[in-house]
Amino acid sequence: MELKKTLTLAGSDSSGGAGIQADLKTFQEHGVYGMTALTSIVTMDPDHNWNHEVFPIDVNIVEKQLNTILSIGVDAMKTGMLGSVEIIELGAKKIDEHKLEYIVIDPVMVCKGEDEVLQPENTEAMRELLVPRATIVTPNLFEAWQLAKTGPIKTVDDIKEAAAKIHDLGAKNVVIKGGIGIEHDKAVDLFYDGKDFTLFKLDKLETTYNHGAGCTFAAAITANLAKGRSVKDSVEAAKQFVTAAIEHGWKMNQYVGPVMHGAYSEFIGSVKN
Ligand code: PXL
Repeated sequence: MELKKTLTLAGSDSSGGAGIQADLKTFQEHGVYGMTALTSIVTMDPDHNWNHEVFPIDVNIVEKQLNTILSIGVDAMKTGMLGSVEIIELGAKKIDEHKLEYIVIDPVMVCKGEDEVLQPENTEAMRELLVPRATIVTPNLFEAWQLAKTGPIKTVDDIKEAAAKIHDLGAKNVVIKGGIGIEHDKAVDLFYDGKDFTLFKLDKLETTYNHGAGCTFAAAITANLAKGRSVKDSVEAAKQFVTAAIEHGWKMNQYVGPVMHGAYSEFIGSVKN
């Protein structure tokens, strides 16, 4: 099969578990060629409780990166942490100019362990400019609540309502990562394509070492879309991939434990084809 090319427009997680690092590792595992347009650099302070700081990249530099990558060609792209409103506007412009087909929007608003929204003004811009262009949006419960402007999402009915509202914003598909946050005896994620709600139910995992799970999930969807799989198949396969990665998450230090991006290939089987 011809080599497929993917782009991530996202931030750098210096600790390597999330952000573009997670995306590139996941693309590699899937046998697609990954390219990166860096939007921001995130550092964690070892002397202050691993406190995150976000340093946005100048929008002109982001544009130059995108020009490089888009001249090569892209089969599917994803967005992660977007450092500023200007970068979000730029992303939307480039999607339109290049008529990009498969767009995965992971509406990153907070990093795990941090409870305040990093850049609230970005949420509104993502809602207006990126969600309507999305093949699929992949919020966690908090991000879904912010995008749908509902309230805290606790039940299966709440999560369905939020998915429908995000679909109404113009996203073709929505997958909400409910995980253990939904009142249910299983961990539940919800997929909505505008017609049917599909609940993915998995046993609740014990691990707390799941840093980077969201980025890894969205990157796996992106790789699968690039390879021509349907949206629903891409989500299902990505779910298996990230579940293995979480099951093999590891303790990095007292603050964080990243997922193991290569776990599926190592312990279950190749996802290269
Ligand atoms: O997991 C969210 C996330 C996304 N992108 C970058 C991050 C983080 C959390 O640390 O650093 C760059």
